[in-house]
Amino acid sequence: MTVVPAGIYQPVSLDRSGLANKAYEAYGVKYPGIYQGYNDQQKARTLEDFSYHLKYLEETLAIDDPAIFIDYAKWAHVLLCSLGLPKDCLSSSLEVLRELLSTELPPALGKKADATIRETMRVLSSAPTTIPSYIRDDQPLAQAAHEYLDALLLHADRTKARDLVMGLVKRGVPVRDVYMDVFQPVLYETGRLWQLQKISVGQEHYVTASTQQVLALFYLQFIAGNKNLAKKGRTLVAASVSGELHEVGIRMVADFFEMDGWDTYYIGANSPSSSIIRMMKEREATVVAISSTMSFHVPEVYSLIRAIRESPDTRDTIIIIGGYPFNVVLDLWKKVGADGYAGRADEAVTLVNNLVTQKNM
Ligand code: B12
Repeated sequence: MTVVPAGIYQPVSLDRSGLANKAYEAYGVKYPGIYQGYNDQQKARTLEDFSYHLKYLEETLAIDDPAIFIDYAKWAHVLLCSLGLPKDCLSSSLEVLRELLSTELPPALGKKADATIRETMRVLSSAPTTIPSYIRDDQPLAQAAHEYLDALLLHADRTKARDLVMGLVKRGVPVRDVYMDVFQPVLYETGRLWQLQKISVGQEHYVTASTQQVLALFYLQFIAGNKNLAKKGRTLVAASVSGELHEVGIRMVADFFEMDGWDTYYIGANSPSSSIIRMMKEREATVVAISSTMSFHVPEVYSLIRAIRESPDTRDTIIIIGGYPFNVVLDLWKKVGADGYAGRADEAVTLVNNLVTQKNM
């Protein structure tokens, strides 16, 4: 039996709604007249922004590492500037929050929040208001990635996009390379273009939906039932945690395992913990792969891992995790008690094959 790693994640739950309301009031006192002409929608948005700051702060406090909050602030800074808001707008609301939290939180937590926000504001003072493209010309298949994205964004032509990537595989480009060098950078780039307000939410959804269609086609044509593939007799269950709507990354991870000879059960986005655990038992999973993109879903990852470890049927299953927050804080996987983490689908397969050998499974 494996030793159950304790994890050093300390969930933090703040009264987000109450604190956001107080921050809203304090902001009005500090900047008299700021709310002049504000309608209900603008008020709701400002409250939502404070609440968002608090969500990320909870995560940074839970893992005792400012990196999550700093990364969030840099992301929000780019987004707000792209929306045409003044460059110092995020810092001024963070300053109000810092002052408020130093009196509202218990002293030890207040001190940590204070240090985190101070450090974040220092970083923000010289943070860029834009981010470079995720498709760089020196990357493999960069030209194909540009053409695929153009087919979808400029021409809204998913048939053209599909033919382009199918053509690559027919010309001998490995399926794995198309995943890592076309689909992944294209989706990251799509997110960047949305963040910079260069494309609409509808366009972002279209690129994602079209790519999911292509992934389904790739799975059927090149992955499922590949007779040349030696099966490993090992099973992987793959899911995004409850509340998490991003699912393409974990789907790619599952496909990479399938291509490595595993039997995979990909159950997609927003999977309740009880269903993941049930699927693990039913399929006698060797490995469970858990994904979270939004940092505020890390508590869900943590509680899922605890539940897996507490169940006699699943406690020995290898648990690997990945997704955005784990790429920001590289030892976060240890803090939440997983067996391993990988930053990309291809690395996940190597990681797991090593873990299986180490654990003699
Ligand atoms: C498509 C998309 C959506 C779609 C998702 C649809 C779907 N069915 O999946 C929808 C519209 C639902 C969505 C919603 C939101 N999104 Co979104 N989204 C994206 C986008 C453009 C692409 C995501 C994607 O598929 N990436 C491609 C995959 C292949 O990459 P990946 O997920 O990183 O996965 C790889 C690795 O991380 C790793 N990996 C992932 N999981 C796992 C698991 C294991 C076990 C392992 C080992 C490895 C691993 O391997 C994968 C393959 O190599 C990203 C941009 C981006 N940078 O990713 C934004 C992005 C993630 N979204 C963002 C935001 C803000 C949101 C929303 C909050 C927007 C809103 N205001 O509502 C919501 C939150 C929803 C929620 N509650 O979950 C931000 C997050 C910013 C941040 N700092 O946190 C991003 C980065 C966009 C941006 N640049 O601003 N989104």
